[in-house]
Amino acid sequence: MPEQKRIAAIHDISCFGRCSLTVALPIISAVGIEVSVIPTALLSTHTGGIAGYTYRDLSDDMPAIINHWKSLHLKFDAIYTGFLGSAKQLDIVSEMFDLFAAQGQIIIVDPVMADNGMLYDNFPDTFPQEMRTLCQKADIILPNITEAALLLGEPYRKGPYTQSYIEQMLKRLAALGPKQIVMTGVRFNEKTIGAASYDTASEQVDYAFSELIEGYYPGTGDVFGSVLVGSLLNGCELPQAVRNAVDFTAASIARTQKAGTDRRFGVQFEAELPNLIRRLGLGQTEIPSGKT
Ligand code: PXL
Repeated sequence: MPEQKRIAAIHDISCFGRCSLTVALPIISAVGIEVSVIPTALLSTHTGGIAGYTYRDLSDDMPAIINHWKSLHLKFDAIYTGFLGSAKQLDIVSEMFDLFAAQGQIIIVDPVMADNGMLYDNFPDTFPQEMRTLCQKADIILPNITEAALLLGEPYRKGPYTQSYIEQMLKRLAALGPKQIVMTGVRFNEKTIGAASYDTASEQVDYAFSELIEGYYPGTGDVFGSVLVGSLLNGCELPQAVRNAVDFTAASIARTQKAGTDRRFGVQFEAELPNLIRRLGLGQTEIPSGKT
């Protein structure tokens, strides 16, 4: 029987609004992966259009958690980072990558910092450069188009895009160091939107699209990233993992739009979990357990 896999998920806890850890935990656990967490901050809600949120920085707790884990000789099959609140946190996470590097885990960095051409309001203008340094240590990065432009130090362009624009961006991002790039928010026309992936080993670019639903849905980057990570750890190749993530995210958005709930409350991903479990072939088989 295969051993149960374990990841470390390093994101904030936004107590309300379905993003970061309240998304990563249920999705990745549902596909049979043990999720250990390092919360980077505690917020009453996410910052995407909800006024008056509280924010407690947890930077001082992070090294203590990491050092305790190291003393316990814990091993991780992957480290998956999302919202990191400051340059100090980028340094702490970068040191953690070094501390656990000998274990050969996959490092997935989602450079959460911007969308729709705008840096999130809690980040200084120097943050993208510092995030680029962290991305250089990753195996896989998951920027949206805005984050990709910021990482490359160039202005954001609104879509639709040409294939050559997307592919040169992917290749320049790969030149920073990651072996695989997955870029979201890719659109070649007014009707569809999706993700592009580039694998430096095969030099292959792949795309996955779904029907475009207009409007900003906070937290969908975290839904996408969590499905991608869960799929990869279940043995999917990158293009299939991207396909799963696009389909799951699009279905969750469509369900939310149909229900007509407040978009700021996050997408209704919960009812899509059984479909993901089936797609990964986990429905009929026992989820691996055993030594961890
Ligand atoms: O989903 C990205 C995200 C994560 N964490 C916090 C956020 C956002 C996006 O707005 O505000 C706190």
